[in-house]
Amino acid sequence: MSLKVCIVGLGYIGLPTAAVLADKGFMVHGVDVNENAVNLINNGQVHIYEPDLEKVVKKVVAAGNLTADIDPIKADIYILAVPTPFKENHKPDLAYVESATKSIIPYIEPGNLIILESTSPVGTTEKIVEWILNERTDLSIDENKSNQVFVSHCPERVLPGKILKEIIQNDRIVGGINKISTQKTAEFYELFVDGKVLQTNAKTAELTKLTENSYRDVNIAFANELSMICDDLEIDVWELIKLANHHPRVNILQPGPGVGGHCIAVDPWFIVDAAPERAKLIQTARNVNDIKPQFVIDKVKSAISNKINPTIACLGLSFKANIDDLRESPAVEIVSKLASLTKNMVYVSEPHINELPLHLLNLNIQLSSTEDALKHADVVLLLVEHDYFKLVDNISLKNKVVIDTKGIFQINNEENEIMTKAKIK
Ligand code: SAJ
Repeated sequence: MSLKVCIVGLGYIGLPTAAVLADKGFMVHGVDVNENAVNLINNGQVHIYEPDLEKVVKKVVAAGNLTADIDPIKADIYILAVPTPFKENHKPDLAYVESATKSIIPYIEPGNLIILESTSPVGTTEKIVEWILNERTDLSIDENKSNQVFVSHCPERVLPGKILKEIIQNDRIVGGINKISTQKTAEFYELFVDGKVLQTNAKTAELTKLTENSYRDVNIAFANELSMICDDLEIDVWELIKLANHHPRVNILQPGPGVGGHCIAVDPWFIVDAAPERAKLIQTARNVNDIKPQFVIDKVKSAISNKINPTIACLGLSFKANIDDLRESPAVEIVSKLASLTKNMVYVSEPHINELPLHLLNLNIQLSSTEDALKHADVVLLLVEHDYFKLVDNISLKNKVVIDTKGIFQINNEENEIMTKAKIK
């Protein structure tokens, strides 16, 4: 008989995981507090965009391998895939992990495996054990006891835009609260993962995931810092990075308008919170990346300083290229602040969405096609390097101030009234 898996949280990680497992023949029950998402999924549809996801969900729902509900059911394996944001003071907010855990507690039976996939601060897996055992004194984690349950952390590591492939292909880190939990969890992932399944303890697994995202954040901060240095020195940062990367041991990432998403801009804070005195570099990198949106706004301000109520066109709103995800997007922050710089409409082109997020609705911001936005614009601000924007030709940019935060436009600076300085970088 196939294993029953109950996945709590049907977002960017939980739903693709549910779809992949159901497609591999597991009986999967997905749980989410969002009733609209639950109803859509039960109809074979999805509430988020991820390439090929809807196709797989449609198939597995029709086959009867995936159901969704607002409540959990009894299962062999529980996977928690809920958000772990931070609070205002950058301290981790475990409220979703706690409520997801509490939602499954009444259903847990001896022998069950509980896996935390959410990126979490060190010690969270142990907290889950505490929450379970506080309410269920009939269960234990002691090895060889008949009422034993198994608890592990197996952090998700998939890249938005490539999630379905990476769930199967990526190596996985599995860290249990004891050896037997680690082994049982590794055996489960080996059933559907093609990559290596690497075994460790829960705390190391938690810090490994935080380390991966902090590594990327620090490296992006290096590129962003360079971009601001180059701006002062009137050097083209894109050329600079290209040249430096010709060295066999140099591989600088790309600057941009800031770091967005729900992971890289968040997870390093969990290390800073755990070791504030030690995590100096990690914290500085966060700060460098966080000031980049204001730097971009200042570039626009100086570019329009001699224009009365200029029309600004912003290309891109999502937090990175070729996806629809607006969470923590620096582009959203920049666009909303730009709206206060001009009385004219700010035109925004984001080909992956049909409507603006609520908090941009009452401002002088209009979602429009790229063509329309460019037609009206005095100033063009490229915020996301969507493939679609790479098709924009120089003629549509003629006589406009172009500020390209991702370096995708090959423009003739003089014709377009841009100094290298304004071409951010
Ligand atoms: N960015 C740059 N320059 C770059 C690369 C990225 O400015 O050279 C920006 C992007 O535009 C975006 C942000 O950084 O705003 C983050 O994008 P990303 O592609 O680096 O990462 P995410 O947030 O989509 O996914 C990351 C991945 N982690 C790593 O690559 C170490 C992914 O594997 C994780 O599963 C994911 O975080 C997560 O969920 O934790």
